[in-house]
Amino acid sequence: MSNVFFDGKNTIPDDRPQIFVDQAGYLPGSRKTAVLTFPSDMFSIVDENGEKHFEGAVSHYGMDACSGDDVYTADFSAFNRSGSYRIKAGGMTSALFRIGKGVYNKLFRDTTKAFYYLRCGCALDEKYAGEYAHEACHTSEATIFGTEEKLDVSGGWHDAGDYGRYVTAGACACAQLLYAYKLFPKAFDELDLNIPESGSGIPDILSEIKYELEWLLKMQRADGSVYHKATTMRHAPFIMPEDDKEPLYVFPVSSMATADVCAVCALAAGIYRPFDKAFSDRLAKAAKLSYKWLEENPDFLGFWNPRGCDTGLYAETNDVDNRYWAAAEMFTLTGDKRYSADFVKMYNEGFERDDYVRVALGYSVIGGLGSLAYILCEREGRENSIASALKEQFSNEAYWLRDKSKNSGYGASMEDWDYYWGSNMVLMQHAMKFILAAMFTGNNEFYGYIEEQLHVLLGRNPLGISYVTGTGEYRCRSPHYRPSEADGIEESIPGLVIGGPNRNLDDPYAASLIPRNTPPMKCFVDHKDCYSLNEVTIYWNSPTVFVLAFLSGYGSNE
Ligand code: 9MR
Ligand code: 9MR
Ligand code: ZN
Repeated sequence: MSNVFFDGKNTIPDDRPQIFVDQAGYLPGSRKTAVLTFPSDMFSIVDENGEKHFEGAVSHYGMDACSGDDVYTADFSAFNRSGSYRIKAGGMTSALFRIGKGVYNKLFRDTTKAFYYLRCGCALDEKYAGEYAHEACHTSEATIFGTEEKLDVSGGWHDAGDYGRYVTAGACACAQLLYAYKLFPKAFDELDLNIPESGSGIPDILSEIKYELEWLLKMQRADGSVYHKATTMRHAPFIMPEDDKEPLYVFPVSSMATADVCAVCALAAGIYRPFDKAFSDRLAKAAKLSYKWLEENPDFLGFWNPRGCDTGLYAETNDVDNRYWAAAEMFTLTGDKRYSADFVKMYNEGFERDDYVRVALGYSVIGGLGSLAYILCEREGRENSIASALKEQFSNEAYWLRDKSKNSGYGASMEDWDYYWGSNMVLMQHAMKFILAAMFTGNNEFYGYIEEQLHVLLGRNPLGISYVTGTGEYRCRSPHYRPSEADGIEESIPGLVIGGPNRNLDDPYAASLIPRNTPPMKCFVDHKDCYSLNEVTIYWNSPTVFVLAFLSGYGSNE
């Protein structure tokens, strides 16, 4: 099938149906709406044979600020029968969608399996990768930048559409996946990813995360500090990873990388202990070593690319949030009160100017993971008043996001300025925040907003596009992901979460295609050269996996 999104000029065709649905589907007991951009009195739901199953009235929502659309809502919450359907109204027919308990199962597996396809340093065997199999890549030793020294840093996941491997990004993605497992372990019990480690007795998700953790450990120096990234000097052209033979470098240490590795190793040490004591011990030892370095090096050590290097920066302006997270995880792991004291001090003094840091879930601002760790920590000496205050902050955040969602014709908990590079990460992190707030407060109201965000990701948006490869009739097909161009296979690997609309149009091709005054939610085209819209990353997939892990349990309770 030809690329339905493209007419050769890389624009989304105007004749797509203006009835927007979640193209993965809806859970039976949940609120279910489609969005229309034209008036109609009634809508109907038909099955694949055209047989009508439901009829309802369309209501007028009004102007939606982030899309510039005058929108209408078709609410079919009352219709719960499992099956595959389309919505019809005003002579238009929507994309196919399903209703059922398992509607997100494939998506959950795809978005989790995606990490396997991003593995670096090993061959992807046909048995596990099918047609996407390829040879081992980036296996040569790296030069420690500025020295003659060589280091084996093979392994880990490619970050994104490029082949770089970046520590803070990797730690963030691992941590979000680890928390998904820690909070919703049952969701992963039956999740067979068909990876080389499947059947080993360890949940597949933990085997996959271990692949990245092993790499993070290689990036740690003997003194506990951690190199910021391992990349070539410049981004490769659109070739397969095994054809990228440019010399690899390990770039200087940063305090963010060190603190994030400390935190994620401490978190992981607790989670792997029942499955793999030796690995858990290694992680705990590494975490302690990095913490010691942080104590001895209290000043911020940021990162900037040395001359001649143009790969990802992941620069940050301070590291208090990273250290705050590390202290919380170290306290949870060891119960040692000195870590708790550090945490409390940073809680009190660290974020004077910006409270928001305490609920931010990464990759860049990551204090929220520290707060989460402290809230969940059962160690003696944890200050309950602080844990309660943090829960309340998550709850306040969720109320604020709820109001944003209500103020959106598409149900997105987003405002204009949320649509920056990687806006789908923002969307999925908002869904994570609804989950956390619901768990911490027991306020059931938040549950509904979790799915609302997922619906936006999966097609109930002003472009009617599913932002996950492999899901939906109208889906992204041309990600800025080097193998999907270079492998000659028409369809990209499934389960990659696309960055999404970005009103700043940060790459030249997007800026040339999209007029400057375009409403934020429409600042998107499905073209491989638009890397500020259309790339993929591990930390856009990880919050999505978290959300889907939650919903798989939620759905099965129905
Ligand atoms: O492919 C790169 C992508 O992963 C990055 O997000 C992006 C911004 O750093 O850069 C992309 O690489 C481009 C490079 O920066 C400039 N030449 C064109 C490359 C894309 O083909
Ligand atoms: O995801 C990052 C985004 O928040 C930044 O605005 C952007 C520009 O600095 O960089 C993004 O990260 C890219 C990284 O630098 C290299 N690998 C691909 C990442 C996603 O585009
Ligand atoms: Zn590689």
